[in-house]
Amino acid sequence: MNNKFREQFPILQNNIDGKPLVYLDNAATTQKPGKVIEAMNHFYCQDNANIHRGIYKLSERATLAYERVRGIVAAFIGAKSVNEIVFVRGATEAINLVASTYGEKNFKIGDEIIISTMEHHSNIVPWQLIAEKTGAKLRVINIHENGELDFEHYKGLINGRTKIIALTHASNAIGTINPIKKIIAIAHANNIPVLIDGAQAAAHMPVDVRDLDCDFYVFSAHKMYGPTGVGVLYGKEQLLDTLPPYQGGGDMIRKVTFAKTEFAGLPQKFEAGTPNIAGVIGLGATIDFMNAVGMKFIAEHEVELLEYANSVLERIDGLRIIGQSPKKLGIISFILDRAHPHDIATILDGDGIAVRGGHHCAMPLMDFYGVPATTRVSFGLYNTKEEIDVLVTALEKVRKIFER
Ligand code: C6P
Repeated sequence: MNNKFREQFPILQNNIDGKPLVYLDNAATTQKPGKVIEAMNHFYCQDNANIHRGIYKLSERATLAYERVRGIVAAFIGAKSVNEIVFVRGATEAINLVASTYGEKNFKIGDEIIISTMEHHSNIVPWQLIAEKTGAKLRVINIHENGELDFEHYKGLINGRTKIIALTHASNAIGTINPIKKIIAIAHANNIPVLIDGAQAAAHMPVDVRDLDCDFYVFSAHKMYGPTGVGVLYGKEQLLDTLPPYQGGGDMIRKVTFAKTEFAGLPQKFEAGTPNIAGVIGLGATIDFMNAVGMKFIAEHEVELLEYANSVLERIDGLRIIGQSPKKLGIISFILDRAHPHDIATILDGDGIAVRGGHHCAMPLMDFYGVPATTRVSFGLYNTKEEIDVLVTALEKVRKIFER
């Protein structure tokens, strides 16, 4: 399968111990195209200054470049206004921000937060922290054996004490794509806001926050061919407006006296301190890159890889795929008889193949399936069927090593 995008990613031209790199850990982080690296380099070489502060030209250029990306992000996810786009360190920080500020303002003893069995730790622990402080409780939506959300159970969990629903758009560990539009509609019929963890979705399918009508949507740039250390919190303007600041510091104030501080408006209220300016520039460049490739094309390409990988992996003796929801991202988790995922990942690494073996920061999901860990392969826009063939050959080798 010819993949014309591969040549745009410098790292994919490298060998690992003399073998071509087969990078199949895109759910952990994606590789970066030259355009993103160049945009960040250009910023540091030509425009670098702090933003929103200086009166001189460089600072004005840096501010313009940074704020321009807010518009790019808003258009990418269909937000109504740039005021709804808050730059953060990543999905984790965005969820912590919402849990902390929304929870502090709205939770009291006995209130309930609905999450699901398939959440990443980043969409569990922040809610546990605020629940402990406020006396609220977590309620967890069950899933079916095939990895689909138990919709009836979800509906049954909603009650007058439910204060928020926080759910992943797609599971990082087993790839399930959740029917979030339906989930949001039901939540809203009960006047409950919904946070969607889009960390795995934003780079792999078109996302339209207005069509979904979600209240918050979060994602990280590094999982979408962009840099680490930067991400986005989308929040409906009227809701963000009601929340207290998350952190205090420079850039989030209108006026400070020792007696009282007046906060800045949106989105500055949530961006205390000097942000990751070059990271935001990189985020803008990667969205331009993905738009040029086309989100529909990316989604279709990855489904094709998923279907091919399913068909060839299923033929391996003793291999069992965990999570077979009819709607899945290009993510496959599996176990192989007698072989621990860490051993599998180590042996594959010897053939230049990068996969993740472990609990994928989804320990409760591993508990549900009764396994300590899985081996996970996850696809990106540059992966090919040939790479899947290389994986299958290497897995046959692993199988033989662990054969009795
Ligand atoms: N999942 C994985 O290998 P950060 O670390 O903030 O960029 O993203 C956290 C996060 C939140 N939600 C989901 C669904 C995720 O998949 C992740 C990150 C990586 O699966 C690293 S554990």
